[in-house]
Amino acid sequence: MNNRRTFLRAAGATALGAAAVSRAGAASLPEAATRSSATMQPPPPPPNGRPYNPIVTLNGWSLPWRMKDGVKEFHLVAEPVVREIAPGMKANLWGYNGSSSGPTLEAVEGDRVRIFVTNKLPEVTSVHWHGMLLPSGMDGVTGLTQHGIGVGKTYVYEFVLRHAGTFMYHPHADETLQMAMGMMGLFIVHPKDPRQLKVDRDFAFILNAYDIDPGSATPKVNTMLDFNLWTWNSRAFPGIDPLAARTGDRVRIRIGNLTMTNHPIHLHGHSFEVTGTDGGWVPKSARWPEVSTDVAVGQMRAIEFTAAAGDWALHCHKSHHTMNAMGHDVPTMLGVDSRGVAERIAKLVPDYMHMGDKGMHEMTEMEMPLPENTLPMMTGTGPFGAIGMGGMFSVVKVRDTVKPGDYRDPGWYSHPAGTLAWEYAGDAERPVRASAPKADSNTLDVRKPSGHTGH
Ligand SMILES: [Cu+2]
Repeated sequence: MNNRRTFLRAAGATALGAAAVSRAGAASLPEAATRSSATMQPPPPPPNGRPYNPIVTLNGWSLPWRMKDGVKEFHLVAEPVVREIAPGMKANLWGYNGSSSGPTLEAVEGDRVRIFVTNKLPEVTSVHWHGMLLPSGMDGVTGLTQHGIGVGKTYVYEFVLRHAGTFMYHPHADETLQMAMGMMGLFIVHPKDPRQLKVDRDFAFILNAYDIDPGSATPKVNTMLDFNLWTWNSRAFPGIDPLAARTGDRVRIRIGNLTMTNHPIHLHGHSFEVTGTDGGWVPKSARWPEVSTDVAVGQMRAIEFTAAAGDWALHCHKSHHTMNAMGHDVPTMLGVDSRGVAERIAKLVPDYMHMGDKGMHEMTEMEMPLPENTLPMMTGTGPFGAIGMGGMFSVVKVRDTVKPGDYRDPGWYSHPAGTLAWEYAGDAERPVRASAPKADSNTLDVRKPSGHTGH
């Protein structure tokens, strides 16, 4: 009964409900571009429509559109995908158009967009346009504003973009499962005047998290807080792209949080301002300088700074969020002589790992035997050896020589003479110290092993 004529009539109406597309109507679907590579796509300039300064999605890409009678038509396909979380580990996730996170949608304030969503999942889904001002019937809440998009069906969402800013999309259907499986993406609305809010580099990523047992590949979907992979766009360090910039560039980084906890995002070597929040842009007079900004659950933040030469860590400041899967449940072994114990236990429990008695850095330099398909807890190699990081960590690499529009990894920073910490080789002097009570027989040097559910 939903024939081609009624579809076309519906598509031409100003207030189109989220309507199922008929088989005949599906013949006019825009091409669904797909991409499974996790390498960063250079920002594509808009081929038509209003001009804008394109976004750079870390380890991601922007979805091409088709311009039809002045409407930007996108085609999202919800489907199972395989995502490389970092070299050495792949995960079975759900996403859009071959990737998780899904592709970034880019459009301009005032644009009318028509977004076709095809469901290739084994259950119903929907898409909620997180943060957008739109007609209630386009809000994508299954049961409340629409039927779920049935398996194999396509729905159409159509609305005018009323304000510029950083937005996200995700399902509002079986969302604990569907978001735990990686269904989410960014939706960037650029200002009408491309000179407004112009920066030299505009990066974006989504904070997400997975609970994938070492040796397996599919997330546990009922985990509430105790995730073991903390990711940006479903990538963990050292799999996260560096953010390359030229010295003096005005740099914006947009961050959206679709995990179950907050993430204080911290940048070294700069002070920045939060210039954008969930509701839009922050007036200049209301900004204040920061080095960390907390991105709460469901929030988006845009930060801006003037790039200073160097290699600068950018990371979540919850230290457990800069480590990967292996080793999360190890007891504290500081000061405990456990020589030989680990080796003997490892024979019985193949993925057993213990904390070293002098701390855990030694683990970053050891070749630990790992079960297949997982990531060491702390990893990455820099010019001075093991970086000992995982999870939500990357490096802002600022150089005098990076060319405008070049986002390739410029390699490691060469520090100007006299600006690098060095090892002191002179005589040790007696340092000033606070007086502390001495350890005695009542001092415990072992702590009870415990989990880490309180992230
Ligand atoms: Cu965090």
